[in-house]
Amino acid sequence: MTVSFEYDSPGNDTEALKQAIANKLVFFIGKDPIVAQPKDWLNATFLAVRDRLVERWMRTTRAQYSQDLKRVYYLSMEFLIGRALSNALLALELFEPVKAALDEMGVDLNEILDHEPDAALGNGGLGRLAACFLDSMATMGVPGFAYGIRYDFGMFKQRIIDGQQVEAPDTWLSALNVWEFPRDETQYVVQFGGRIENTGNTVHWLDTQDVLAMAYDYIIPGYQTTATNTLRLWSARASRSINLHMFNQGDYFAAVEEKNHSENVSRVLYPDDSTQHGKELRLRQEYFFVSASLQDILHRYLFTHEDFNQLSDKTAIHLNDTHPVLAVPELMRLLMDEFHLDWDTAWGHTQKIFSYTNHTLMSEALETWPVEMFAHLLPRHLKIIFDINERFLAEVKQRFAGDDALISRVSLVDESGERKIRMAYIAVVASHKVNGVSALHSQLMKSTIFADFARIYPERFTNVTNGITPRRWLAQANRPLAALIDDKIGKTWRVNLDELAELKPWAEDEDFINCFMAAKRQNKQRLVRYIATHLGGVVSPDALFDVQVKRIHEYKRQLLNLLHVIARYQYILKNPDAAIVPRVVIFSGKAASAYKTAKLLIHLINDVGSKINHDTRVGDKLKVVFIPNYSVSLAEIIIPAADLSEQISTAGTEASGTGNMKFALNGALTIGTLDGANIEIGQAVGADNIFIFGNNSDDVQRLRQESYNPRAIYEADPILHEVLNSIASGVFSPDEPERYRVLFDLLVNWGDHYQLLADFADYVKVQGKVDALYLKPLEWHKKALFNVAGMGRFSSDRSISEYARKIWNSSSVKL
Ligand code: DL6
Repeated sequence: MTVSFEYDSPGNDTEALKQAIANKLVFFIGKDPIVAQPKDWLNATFLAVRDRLVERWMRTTRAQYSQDLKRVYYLSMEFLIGRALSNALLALELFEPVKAALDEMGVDLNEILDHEPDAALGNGGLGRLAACFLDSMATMGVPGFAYGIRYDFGMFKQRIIDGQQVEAPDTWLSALNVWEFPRDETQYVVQFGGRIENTGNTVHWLDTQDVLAMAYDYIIPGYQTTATNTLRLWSARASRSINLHMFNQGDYFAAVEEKNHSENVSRVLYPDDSTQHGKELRLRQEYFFVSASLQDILHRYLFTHEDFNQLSDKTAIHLNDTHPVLAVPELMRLLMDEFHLDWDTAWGHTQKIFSYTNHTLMSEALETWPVEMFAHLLPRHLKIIFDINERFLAEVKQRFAGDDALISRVSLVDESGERKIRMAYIAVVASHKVNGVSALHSQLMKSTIFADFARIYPERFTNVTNGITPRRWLAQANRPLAALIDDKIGKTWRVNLDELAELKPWAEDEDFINCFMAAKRQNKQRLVRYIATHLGGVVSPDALFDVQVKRIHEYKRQLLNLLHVIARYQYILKNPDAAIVPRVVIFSGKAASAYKTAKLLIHLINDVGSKINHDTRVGDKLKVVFIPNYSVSLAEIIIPAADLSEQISTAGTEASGTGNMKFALNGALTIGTLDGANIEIGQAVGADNIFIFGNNSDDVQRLRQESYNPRAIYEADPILHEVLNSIASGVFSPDEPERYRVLFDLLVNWGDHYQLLADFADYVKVQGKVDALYLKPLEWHKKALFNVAGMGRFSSDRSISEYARKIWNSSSVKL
C-alpha cells in the first residue's frame, strides 16, 4: 500500500529562514538563543539548510528509480570534502538570504561558518578530485552514488613545533554531525577469514569473523538544479551475534575487545597515499567498504529488477585507483555464490560494469598484497583471482603464442619473490575502460606500467584529464573575483566554465584590469590577516606571493623551490643595494607520518624561514612562511591570494595535479615543468602566459638511463654550490649542523633521483623572468586574466561529461 501525504516545502525568504533556524536551535539543539554558542548557531543553520535539500534529494532518488537509469557508482577510499555548509548555501543560492536572516538575529554567518570542521577523509589530490567529481555529477544530473569509509579519524592535524611536523588526531566526529543521516536499517555483514567448502557447483565461505557495515548518508547538492546525489559512507560495527554470544557467557571483557577489534576497520584514514601501512588493517578496510557497497548495489538493483539480465546495462562501477579493486572478485563472489550465476555470465557483467582510473605511475603506489595475507583474510577472493588469472593467461597464451616472458610479466600474481597479487593488473583485466588523468600521464601509463596491457587490450586505454569544480574553487573561494566576472559576463560560467573565455577582450581595458588587481589584493589581504592571526607574522600584500601548497613529497620538489629561496637570500646579502622584487614564499602541506625525508623538508623550510625572516638585512625583500595544517578550507584562503603558482614536479611524475588548475582559475601565473596537466594548462592559456622551465619527461628518462651526474652540476654552478653548502654545513641549523647533510647527500652523492640539480639553473633563470614581469603590474595582470579566461576546459563538469560519454555510458536524470 502506498501512503500519500502532503508536507510543506520550506520557504526561502528571510522570515521563513529566521523561523527555521530559530526552531532548530530551540527544538533540536535545545539551546536558548541567549546562551547559544557559534557552534550551536552553525548546527541550527545546517539543519535548516538541510531541510531545504531533503525534498530535492527525495525527488531525485524517485526520478532515478522511475526512469530506471543506469547508475554510476563511484568507489573511493578517499573523499576530501572540506566544509559542507557554505557549499550547500551556494548550491541553493541561499547564502545572502541566510546571511540576512542570521544578521537579523544578531549572528554573523561568516563567523559561524568558520566553526565547521573540514571533512578530511582523504590525503590529497585523489580524494579532492573525488569531491569535485561528486559536485559535478550532482550538478549535471548524472545518477551517481558514491561509496567510501566514514573514518572516525580523518587526515591528521598538523602542528609545527620547533619547526617540525607533529601529528594529532583529527576528531571531526567528536561534535554533533548534523549533516549526515545515520541509516541504522542499512547494515551488511562483511566476512573475513574462515575457509571455503564446495558442495557440487556451489562454494560456501564458512567460519568467518564478521563485521557489520552501517551506512551514513550525505546529500551532495547539485548547483542550481534540483538534482542531488548521495555519498554513502560505511562505519564498522561489531557483529551482534559475536557480542551476544560472549555476553551470554559472561565474558564481557572479551566481548568488548572483540567489538573494538571489529570497529577498528573504519577507525582511521591511512595518512599516506603512496605506501602501504598497517598492511593487514588496510586490506581489511579495502574489503570492508567494497563488500558493503557491492551488497548495497545489488540490493538496490534487485529492488526494481527481477533477475540479473540487465545488471550491466543499469550499473557502472568506477574504481578510483586500485584501493577498491577487491570489488571485482567481490562482485564475482556475490553473483556466483549468493545468486548462483555461472562464471561466464558473472564475468560478462563484471567486465562491462567496471572501469578504473589510475592516478600514479610511481611503483610504490601500485598496490600489491602478499598471497599469504590474502589466503588468510580473503580465501574465497584469492580463489576467484586465481581463476580470473588462469583464464586471462590462457587468452594471452593463445594470442601471443611463444611469448613466455609476457605471460609472467602480465600475470595477476607476481611470482618474482614472495608471491603477491597485483591489484592494478586486476583492475585492467576486469575493466572495459582504463584512464589516466592527463594527456601525458595517460600516454606514459601506456608506455610504462601498462605497456603490455596496452598491447593486449589497446581499445581499453583512454584519457580523461582531471578538472575542478568552479563552484567551490572560484564562486565560493574567491568572492571578489567571482563578483567582478559576474559583472562582465553574467553568472552562468558557474555551470559553463568555457564562458570565461569571454573575459579575454577585457584584458585591453585598463579599468577592468585595475578592478581585477583590486580583487587579487583583497584576497591577499585576507591571507595576510590569516597569517597575522595564526602565525603572528607580518607580511606585506605588496610583495609577490609565491605559493607552493600540496603534499610534501620529494617528487613535488619543494626542495627545488627552497634552493631558489636560499639563492635569493644569498643574492640579497651580497647585493644589499640591488633593486629586488619583494617576495613572500608560502609553503603549506602535510608529510606522511612515516616519510622521514618529507618531514625533514618541512623542518628545513621552517629553519630557512626562521633565519631569513629574522635577518634584518633582508627586511621585506624576502619572507618565507610555512602555514601549518593544510586543508581544503585553508586552500580556499591561500589559493585566491597567490600571484605565482609553483608546479615544479620532475617531468613525468605528477599524474595531473589539480592545484595547478585552482591557482590558474584564480588568476595566478604558473611556474612549472612540462608535467601532468601543466602541459594542457599551457596550451589553454597560451605559452606567453605561463613560465615553463626544465627538462621534459623524455629528457628525464634519458638522463636516468644514460649519464646523469648531479655532482658535476653542483661543482660547475657557483650559485648552486653555495646554496647546497649552506644547507650541508648547518647555516640553517646551527644548533645541529649535520641536520640536513642527508639532503645534500641525496642530491649530490646519491643520484638526485628527482633531478633537482638538472633543472635548478633554468628554474632560477625563469624566476628572474617572473620578477621582471611582476615589475609591470598591468602586463602581469593581463596575463593573469588570460589564465582565468583559459580555464574553461578544466572544469570537473567537462571531466564528468567525458566519463559519462566515453566510459560509463550513462545519461542524466530528468526532473
Ligand atoms: O588524479 C588526482 C591526483 C592527481 O592530480 C595527482 O597528480 C596525483 O599525484 C594524485 N595521486 C594520488 C596518489 N594516488 N594513489 N595511489 O593522490 O591523484
